[in-house]
Parts: sequence; structure tokens; C-alpha cells
Amino acid sequence: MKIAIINGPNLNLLGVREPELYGHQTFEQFFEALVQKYPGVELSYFQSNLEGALIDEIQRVGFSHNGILLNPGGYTHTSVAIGDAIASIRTPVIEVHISNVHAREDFRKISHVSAKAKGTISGLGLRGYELALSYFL
Ligand code: CA2
Repeated sequence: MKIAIINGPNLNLLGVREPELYGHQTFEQFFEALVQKYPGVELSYFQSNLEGALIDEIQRVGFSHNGILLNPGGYTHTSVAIGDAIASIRTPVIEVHISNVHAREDFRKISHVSAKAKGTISGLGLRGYELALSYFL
């Protein structure tokens, strides 16, 4: 079972800035714990602040992996191109948001990803990634 986790812009700051909103753990710490907990799963983690780099990674894993857990960060609300990339691959994508995007500003209620994704998890913190992983398992 091959599962890719892809995080978008600013998520490299998790655990460092705004802990009241996004928590105290860095994504690297969380990812290491996930790898230990699921030794039978081939997990990869990719983060970029660049839209094109995220699309390249979606295309790279999108025909070989069993699932993608994608948090496109702020690009969720702006990127037609990331939505197009999800629509063009074979691997199913679960959209994950750490915060509850529906309880925040109106512009965060718009997603170019949701309609192309298998499903969306929002507001459950980092646990959302593990719940999405358990769906694929
Ligand atoms: O809740 C989420 O996971 C978001 O995708 C996070 C994005 C935001 O633009 C989306 O609306 C919802 C922002 C990521 C910023 O991450 C930070 C982490 C720590 C400190 C500062 C920013």
C-alpha cells in the first residue's frame, strides 16, 4: 500500500507559528509517528510552497500510489490548476484541512479541490490525516 501525503504553502511552519490554530507539533514529528504506527504502509511526505511543484508531485504519484492525502493550504481556495491535476490522475485524493475552513473567513469556504476529491476532512487537526489514511487502509 503506497500513500503520499502532500502539503501546500506555509505548512512547513506547523508547530512553529500560530500554535493556537494549528497545534504544537511539527509535521515532521507527526509524520515520523505515523510511519512508526503503520509499518506496513509505504508513506511518503512532500511539502512545497510552490504551486507548480505541488502539481508535479501530484502527477508523479498519481498513477502509482493507492491514495493521496492532500492539504493544498491556501491554494485550496485559489488554484484551478491543482483541481485540474487531481481530476487528471488515477489515484484517489482525500482533501485534508487541519482547521475547520467552514468556521473561518468566507473565502476559505471555496475549494477548487473538494469536487475532484474522494472526500474532505476539515477541522480535526493532524488527526484528519490519520483518519484519511485509515480510509485507504
Ligand atoms: O486548515 C488547513 O489545513 C489550511 O489548509 C491551512 C492553510 C489555510 O490557508 C487554509 O485555508 C486551511 C494555511 C496554512 C498555514 O499554515 C501555517 C502553519 C503554522 C503557522 C502558520 C501557518
